[in-house]
Amino acid sequence: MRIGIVCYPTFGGSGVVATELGKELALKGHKVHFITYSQPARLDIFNENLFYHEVYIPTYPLFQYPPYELALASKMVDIVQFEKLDVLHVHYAIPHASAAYMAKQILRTKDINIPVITTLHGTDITLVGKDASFEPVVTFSINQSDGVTAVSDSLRTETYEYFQIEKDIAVIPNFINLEKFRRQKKEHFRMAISPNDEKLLVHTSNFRSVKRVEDVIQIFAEVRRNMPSKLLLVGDGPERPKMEKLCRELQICNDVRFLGKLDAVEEVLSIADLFLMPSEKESFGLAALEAMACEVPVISSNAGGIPELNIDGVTGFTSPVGAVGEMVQNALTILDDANLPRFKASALERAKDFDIGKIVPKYEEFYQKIIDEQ
Ligand code: GMT
Repeated sequence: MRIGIVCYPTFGGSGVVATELGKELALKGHKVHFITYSQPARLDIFNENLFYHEVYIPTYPLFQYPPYELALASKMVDIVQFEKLDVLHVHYAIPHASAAYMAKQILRTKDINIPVITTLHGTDITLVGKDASFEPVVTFSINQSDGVTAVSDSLRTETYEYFQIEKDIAVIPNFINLEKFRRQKKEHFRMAISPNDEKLLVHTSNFRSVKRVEDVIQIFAEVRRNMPSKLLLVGDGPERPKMEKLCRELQICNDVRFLGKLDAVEEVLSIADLFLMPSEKESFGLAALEAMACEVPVISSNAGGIPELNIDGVTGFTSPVGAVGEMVQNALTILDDANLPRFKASALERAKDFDIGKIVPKYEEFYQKIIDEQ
């Protein structure tokens, strides 16, 4: 197939999923064309089937807000026509689904019918999408897509709750490349971080308020009172200065490391004992899946789609959002040497259910079904 993929090129979960999907499809022999405003962060391999088309947004003094959506729609029209694409797959509804709708209408005037598939990722529905500023456009463009997928049952349900959707939404969960995300031998790194064999807790996120990084730090401070431990924080975002201040107030700075945005998260996960994800909302929790693939059990909230991934009492524990005390007790249970090996093994077993080799064929089948229906 000749497939167009539209996504955000940044480190966010939706861009990562879109890029990894495109890479895998290219390895399977499909021609994959990425259309976005800069080279996707994980588009880091050369493959003869992979193509990248940059969307340029001309500036003009009149434009307080450069019209990205129009430049994107024009680029889609051009690439669909010139590369004779079979399907356009857009990741994250805003503004990709409405730009694809416009491109589809323009192509119709040229007697070209391009099937559009929209994958919903989470905040495009649960936070940003349902805001009144966007809701009518999001509803319309989802209903106008030829195929719609969501990354969890929970996101599918929430989409039907928040929007008047007439379309079927198929659930295709996120996936993991178990060759990249596996526990590697990094003993020297572990020795440097926890020289006295302290337990290692890890959190990775974009440090937005929805991730409740404050809970991460409060959980860690309590765990640390009970057993020698260290906390590694990967990622960066608006909440970081507040979190640094909190660490100073709690006098735990010597045991907390802010590592910033890292490419090779799997190296940090390879030395971790526990992953923390206390999020307020989380449609899937790709970062938790990455941890589990590296044999790291998860303490999480039970928000959104997390319980579909993190099995309570098996691969970790889930608790109500904000239940910091319960999360501390559960963390101590997992970190007990009598329990830790069992939780680590179960986390890896569960991650295998989301192996890229099992999930990508679901997208291929879905593309074919939507193309055949046209
Ligand atoms: O919240 C993020 O980390 C970014 C956001 C995105 O769109 O990039 O992530 C969403 O999509 C990911 C990939 O499908 C999911 O794993 C995340 O759970 C989801 N985030 C939220 O729902 C808050």
